[in-house]
Amino acid sequence: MIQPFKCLLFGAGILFILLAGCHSGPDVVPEDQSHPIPDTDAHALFALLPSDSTHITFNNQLTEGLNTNVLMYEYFYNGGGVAVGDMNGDGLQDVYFTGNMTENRLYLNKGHLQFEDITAAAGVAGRPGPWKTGVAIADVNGDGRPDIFVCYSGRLPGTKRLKQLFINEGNDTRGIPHFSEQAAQYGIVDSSYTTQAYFFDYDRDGDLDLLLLNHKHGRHHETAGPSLRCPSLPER
Ligand SMILES: [Ca+2]
Ligand SMILES: [Ca+2]
Ligand SMILES: [Ca+2]
Repeated sequence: MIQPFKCLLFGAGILFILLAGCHSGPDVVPEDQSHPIPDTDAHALFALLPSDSTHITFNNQLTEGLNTNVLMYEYFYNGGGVAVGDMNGDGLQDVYFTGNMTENRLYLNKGHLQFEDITAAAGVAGRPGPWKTGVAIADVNGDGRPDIFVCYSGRLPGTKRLKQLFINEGNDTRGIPHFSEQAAQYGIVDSSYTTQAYFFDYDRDGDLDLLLLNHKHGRHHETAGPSLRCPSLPER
């Protein structure tokens, strides 16, 4: 009769210790007190500028439907990209956006955080429709002018996933850069399912090479993992 009573006391003791260990002591500071949020934005490192001020109205709008939703395409919310570069060489950084289902946009930096949509004039809208993903800006042909490489993916015919390389052909009299699509000329016609592209000099020969970050599609196994392209560049 004594042994069960001892076990009961032992169990009660363990339970007391556990409960005591779980209580919030004075050394536990609630998160909202240890990192108080300032009452004002006076200490904020960044300020959100409205689009009616910057004139950057790009919106990566996704339109859901019977065949366009995350159940039909698990990567529905993947994609859309942004890249920054001085496309017209005026010392101000310009911004290029890709839209999954919407048109890409190139905004020219006019200074004082004001931008102008020059997509049509520059000729960099890209292929209409889905599914644009990442974008990279690099001087692919080494002529001193930054170029634009747009990635595509999606459960689509391969021709709609062909990546696009927009070569910068220089400014017009208004200072607006003009581009022409030359992926085929540069030997980088590619229909893999690409999330992002990176240009770097892999073989150290002075020319930029291209790394594509691809993913394997559920029903199509034509590509898996990254692929590396060392394009044969046209004569400069
Ligand atoms: Ca610029
Ligand atoms: Ca270039
Ligand atoms: Ca190289």
